[in-house]
Amino acid sequence: MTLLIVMPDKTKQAESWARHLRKLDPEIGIHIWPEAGTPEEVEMALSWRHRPGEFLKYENLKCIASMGAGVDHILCDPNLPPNVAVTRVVDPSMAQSMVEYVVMTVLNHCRQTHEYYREQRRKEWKPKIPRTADNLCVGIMGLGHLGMNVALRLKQMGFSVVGWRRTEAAADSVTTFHGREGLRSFLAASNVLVCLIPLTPETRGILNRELFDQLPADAFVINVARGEHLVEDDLLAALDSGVLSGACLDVFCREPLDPGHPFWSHPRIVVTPHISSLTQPARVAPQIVENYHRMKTGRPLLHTVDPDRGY
Ligand code: OXD
Repeated sequence: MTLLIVMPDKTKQAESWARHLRKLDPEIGIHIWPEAGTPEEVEMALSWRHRPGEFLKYENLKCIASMGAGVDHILCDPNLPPNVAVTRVVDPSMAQSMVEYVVMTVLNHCRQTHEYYREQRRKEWKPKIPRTADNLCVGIMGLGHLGMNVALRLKQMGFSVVGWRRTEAAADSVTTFHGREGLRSFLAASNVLVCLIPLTPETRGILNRELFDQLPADAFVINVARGEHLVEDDLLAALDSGVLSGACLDVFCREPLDPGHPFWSHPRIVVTPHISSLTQPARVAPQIVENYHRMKTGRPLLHTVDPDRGY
């Protein structure tokens, strides 16, 4: 039985994963795609953005483990083999990294840091009144592992925080709205909107003109989920018409972002190259190896997702 690492065009990263997995268990037979050994022996795949249809080649495949927190890159394949478990990464260091990124971005927005960077280059001395935590409500769309960590940290820092999730959950420690009915009230409260929901057919394109129009004046949007959540032209229109004051985008429909894309040079958009919460193989390899052993011994896997729900 073998484990196949599938990371098209990222051989160095795939080799790093293999090293970390082997260090934890030298007995695991590991192959790096496109070399797969004997296809019938592949029972687990560790994957990031595989080619659609790839997994049909492995008739004994039991588990596809995502290398990241998201599984949309697996579930979007219309030719996934049936009855194969799909797992995701749940890791405190990734949550911490996401917390740092969102906190940094919210503080940059409050302190208008990017404006000061531009003014420094022009040698302009222009003090501005900062936005302050007691006057700003951050709305977190998606209160999963990452979203809840972000929400609690911002709350600790004195920001008002509201959350939005698809369905009602018991005892959230932040004020939470849910479902389509709760979305309007959630948006009306959110001076800064942070998108941290999984990408599903329901949430694709959710960051659109109709949604932006429901935010308070001067609102700021942070997208750290998936590029496909955002209707790009609607964002540009909302920024250019003053409906939004700015946006920070870490994810894009096409990555790397095309050099000619208008986001690069927009004065009120900050672009980062999908780094808000990177998976570190050294930290995550233990849960992959643990699931490999669980699978071999028929025990329930950690961090499985529901393919019908999409997360
Ligand atoms: C992830 C990501 O899903 O980095 O972990 O986007």
